[in-house]
Amino acid sequence: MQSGYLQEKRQPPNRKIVYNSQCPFCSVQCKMQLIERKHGQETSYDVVGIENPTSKGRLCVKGLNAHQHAFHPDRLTQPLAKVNGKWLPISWDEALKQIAENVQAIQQEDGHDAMAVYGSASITNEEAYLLGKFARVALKTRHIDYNGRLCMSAAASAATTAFGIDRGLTNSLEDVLFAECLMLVGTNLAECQPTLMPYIEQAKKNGAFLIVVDPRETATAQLADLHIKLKPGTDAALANGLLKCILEGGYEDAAFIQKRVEGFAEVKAHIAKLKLENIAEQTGVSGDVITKAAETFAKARTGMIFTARGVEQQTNGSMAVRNFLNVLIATGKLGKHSCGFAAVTGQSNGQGAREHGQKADQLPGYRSIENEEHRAHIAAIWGISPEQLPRKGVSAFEMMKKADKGEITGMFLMCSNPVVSHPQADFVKNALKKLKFLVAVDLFVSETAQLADLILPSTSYLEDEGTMTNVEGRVTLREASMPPYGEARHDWQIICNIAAVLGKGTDFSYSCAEDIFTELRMASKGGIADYYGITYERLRKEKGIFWPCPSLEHPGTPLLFTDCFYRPNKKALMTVVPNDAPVPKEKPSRDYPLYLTTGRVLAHYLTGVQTRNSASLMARNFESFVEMHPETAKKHGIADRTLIKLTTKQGSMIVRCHFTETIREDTVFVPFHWSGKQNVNRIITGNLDPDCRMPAFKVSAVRAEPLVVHEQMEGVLGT
Ligand SMILES: Nc1nc2c(c(=O)[nH]1)N[C@H]1C(S)=C(S)[C@@H](COP(=O)(O)OP(=O)(O)OC[C@H]3O[C@@H](n4cnc5c(=O)[nH]c(N)nc54)[C@H](O)[C@@H]3O)O[C@H]1N2
Ligand SMILES: Nc1nc2c(c(=O)[nH]1)N[C@H]1C(S)=C(S)[C@@H](COP(=O)(O)OP(=O)(O)OC[C@H]3O[C@@H](n4cnc5c(=O)[nH]c(N)nc54)[C@H](O)[C@@H]3O)O[C@H]1N2
Ligand code: SF4
Ligand SMILES: [Mo]
Repeated sequence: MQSGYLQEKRQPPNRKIVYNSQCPFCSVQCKMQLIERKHGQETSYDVVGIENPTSKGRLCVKGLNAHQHAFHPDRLTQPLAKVNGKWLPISWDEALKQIAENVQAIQQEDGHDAMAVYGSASITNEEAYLLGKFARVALKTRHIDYNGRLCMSAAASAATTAFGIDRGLTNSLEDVLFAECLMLVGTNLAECQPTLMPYIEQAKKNGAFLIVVDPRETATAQLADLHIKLKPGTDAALANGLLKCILEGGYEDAAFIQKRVEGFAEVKAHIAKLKLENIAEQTGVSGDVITKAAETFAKARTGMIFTARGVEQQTNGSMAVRNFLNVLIATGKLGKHSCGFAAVTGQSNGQGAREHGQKADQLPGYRSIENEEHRAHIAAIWGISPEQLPRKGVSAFEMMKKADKGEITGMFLMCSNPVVSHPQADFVKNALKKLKFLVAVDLFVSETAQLADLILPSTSYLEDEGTMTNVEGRVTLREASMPPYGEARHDWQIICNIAAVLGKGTDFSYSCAEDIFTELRMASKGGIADYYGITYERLRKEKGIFWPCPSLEHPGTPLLFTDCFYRPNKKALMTVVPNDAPVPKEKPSRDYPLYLTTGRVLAHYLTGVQTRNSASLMARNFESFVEMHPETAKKHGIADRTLIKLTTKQGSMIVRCHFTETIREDTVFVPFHWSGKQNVNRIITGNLDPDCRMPAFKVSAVRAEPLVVHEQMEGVLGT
């Protein structure tokens, strides 16, 4: 097996080792080199980017400092067991024995489905695939879901319905450079995928018109030619406004619609009944601005629409995305270069980890667990009968509800921190506490691992080998560059070890990640996400391959839909989308007069377990904050940089106020990277999108109050 590191000089005391790796954080998967220098007893590190087709050698501040958490002294090196409330190191053999005993006892007493598996989109394709197989074959449970449910599920459900395939980008990023109009909806690329920003900047230099839809003037929105600063949660209505202007102006692509589209007449009839004034009122965006955006996008010869969590993490996230797809379909901007859709993937393997069976209703290759043909194909690969395959389970947050009710009594959790990332965080914490047995696999004692009975130490991005599918749908190979840290084991090894003590060793006898990939290729063969033609050897040679790639000779598919869509009739489907959500959204009221929205900052990553363990990143933002417009603050008697209380129907939190004129006056914004009292998810309700079960992280109604009325506030308050 080829090794990812080159050793230049071996002799102490001065030596330099170069490790080739890939950033563990976001979906761009920037390739990087970690350069270790030893000067006597001292070790220092430098990080530089490596040329690659996606990030072109660029890195952001998180990638530059990723090694700091990987080498942090708090990193777990041994399995830990909770004994009388204290963590004690134990051997792997002992840990595995405890797991076998507890799992067997739970399944005997409470049934197979009482054991649940919670996975992640920050693990490799091999591990995501294996976790799905582990749940169904070793544990024989229907309950497996993962953190991507909180992330990509709305975009996935929308694209699957409209196109019959869910690949984040329908084209390669090179296509962005020559698009004449780009519409970015609820995506803050500048902070969340910073190394992609040069694509947008270059497109602008090439003449592109940039539209950004966001209630805040983010670093991304600052580049826009037109910033649509809408009221949070009103994207579906905005897209109806765009469609209305397009259809009334006659800007649709009639030939494309005639040949390649289903459902246009129904959407047209629905749009005719809507009034632009009502949409303007609902969204807080003037009719002129909606018209300008619609005309510019429709008249451009090429154009792309990007969506991310701003539009998706809503009780109608899936429908809102479908309405932006309606705009793309109606204007015929699909299947051609510089035309297409980009649901910007979040986590490192946010794309691949949603294709191979970690979702409650899914089997590898994007197959359905409720489809008899699909079940037969996967059962044959796994050497079981289709009847032995469990049926579908419930989504991530619904698993927590089942834990609360005592229907799920054991959980195996890998690479996620739901106590911080789920809505109703206090409820989730209590639900997990009720479990008879919780195993967490992590790099650190995260807030969730803290509740476990056992914590298993896993290897980091520097140590673990496997494939990741990046934001473009390009499968890449991340080689291991270092041996495991302490006694940490790879996530795939841990899954195999547990399967073995449960008596399923022969079904999980892989000696390396590549062995698992070989099986994944077979399992995905003929499915929508077909990886059959991709091998480690090709990935090394070709620097990444776009799926679908059905044969070894196939070059991969950077541009989708040139000839047909992936639905049975090969056409794209337009859907009638109401302005309002099926589950009413929280709206400001007398008691809760503002919108609360949540999201990210540049220097921190998700629940912060990794980035809060990096001194350089912590130095940038060491505590949480709430962004508020100074005019709003004045009305509520709040001073800049003071601690304030935010209260929703769900609960209260205390957080420091940062004034900014870049946010709407009726909206406040809190990032979700902090835990405990600073965890904003303690005040977010558990409303879900009925289509895809995405929590509504982006819209709550909130009240903001000063904690203390400071003397210096008297002037502001006018007293
Ligand atoms: N620095 C950093 N980068 C990351 C991550 C991270 O934690 N930190 N996480 C990664 C992951 S997993 C993900 S999923 C992605 C997320 O990437 P994004 O989705 O781009 O990030 P968010 O900050 O969650 O939300 C994007 C924007 O949506 C806006 N927004 C809020 N409400 C609405 C609304 O109702 N409508 C519209 N149109 N916009 C709204 C917010 O103001 C915000 O600027 O980032 C990835 N990259
Ligand atoms: N309010 C609010 N909440 C949100 C969102 C929001 O915008 N607003 N966004 C949602 C989104 S998009 C997402 S993706 C979720 C993410 O939510 P989570 O998945 O809960 O967040 P992470 O911080 O990625 O948790 C990963 C854990 O795994 C550990 N880890 C890292 N690498 C490895 C590895 O290789 N192996 C193992 N075994 N462990 C590892 C880390 O130390 C960390 O404890 O949060 C969601 N929650
Ligand atoms: S966080 Fe994303 S953009 Fe930044 S270096 Fe890592 S992969 Fe690249
Ligand atoms: Mo995400």
